[in-house]
Amino acid sequence: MGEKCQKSVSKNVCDLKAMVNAQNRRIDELIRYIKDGCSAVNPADLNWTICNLNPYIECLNPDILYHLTLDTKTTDFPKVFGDVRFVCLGGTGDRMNKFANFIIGEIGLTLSMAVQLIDISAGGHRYALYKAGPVLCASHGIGGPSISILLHELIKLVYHAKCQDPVFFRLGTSGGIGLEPGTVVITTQALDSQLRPAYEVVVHTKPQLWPTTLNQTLAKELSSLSDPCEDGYDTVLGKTLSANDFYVEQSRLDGAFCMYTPQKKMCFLQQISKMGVANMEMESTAFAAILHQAGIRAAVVCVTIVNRNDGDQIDTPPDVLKQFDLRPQILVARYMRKVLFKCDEDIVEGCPCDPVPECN
Ligand code: R2B
Ligand code: URA
Repeated sequence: MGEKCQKSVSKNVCDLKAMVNAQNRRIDELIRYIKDGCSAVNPADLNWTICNLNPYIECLNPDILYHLTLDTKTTDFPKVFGDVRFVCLGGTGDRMNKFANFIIGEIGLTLSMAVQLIDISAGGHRYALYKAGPVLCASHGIGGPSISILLHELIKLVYHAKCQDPVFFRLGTSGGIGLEPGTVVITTQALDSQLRPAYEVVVHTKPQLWPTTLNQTLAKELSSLSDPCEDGYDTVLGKTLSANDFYVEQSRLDGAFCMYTPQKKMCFLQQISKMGVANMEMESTAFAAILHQAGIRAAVVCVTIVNRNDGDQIDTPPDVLKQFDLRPQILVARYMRKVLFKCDEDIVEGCPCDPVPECN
């Protein structure tokens, strides 16, 4: 048996063992719930809090999460969402539906043939929301404003549900700088279009700059789970430029307007590449800043669908794009399996070196 094959067999054995252990733990937990009811969960065990949370939330009775079509009067948040450990966001409802179905298999859950995942927020016609066991999957639309509204409501959701230290992921597409299309980029730092590691929020006409700090331990952990030889594509760590526009702010030559030359565009790409920017997309600053405010661990994993050094138009065939879409999902699924099944002793859940947001 070749070395590669042996590696893959032992990986499968490890996964199977982990799955059996996880099932056993779940059965033990169920027996405990049946015997002791919900009182088996000691609130003192919940040693995690959301930072900087709006104090007025407590005055809202009920709290209406308008865009998610949920409210605290008609939904028992702890009962329905209390087990959520991971919150995954992606651009479209279709992608997140596919991801939710994919993750069910990856974490060893089963869905009866007759049952389909339902879109919990379908009534709002804005965002799609699916729950696949401990994984909440939501679509965020395009750009900072859209993902920001969703994050406000999802942070309140995990707060009302008393979720334990959930981790948020954005899984998306992006334009790569000097990278072969299909490369996966894990963001180390999100920059805005002025190359600031910040997300601008205007409060009462005054701009505030919220830092876009991402958890470096989580980014490295994700990176360590990639295997270019086996995967057949590269996964890199790098900075991400998050623009408010797909065309001009990303220095494209194919928008309705263009006020620069091809030479200026190439200079700009070279400049940001020298700074360590690996890709461009449209949500990572809002995503990183809002979750940093809340003190919630977060990571951005995007596949590149074009090499911006070679062109601007997305002419990658649809079937190839579909394959690319899966790549961030595969990486994040590996992380979840390791956390849920504790297969890898090396998993580090946090590092004292990571900047911790001040919690008042
Ligand atoms: C990547 O792709 C979308 C634009 O096509 C945008 O949401 C992003 O960040
Ligand atoms: N998404 C973006 O925002 N830019 C790209 O170039 C590709 C996807």
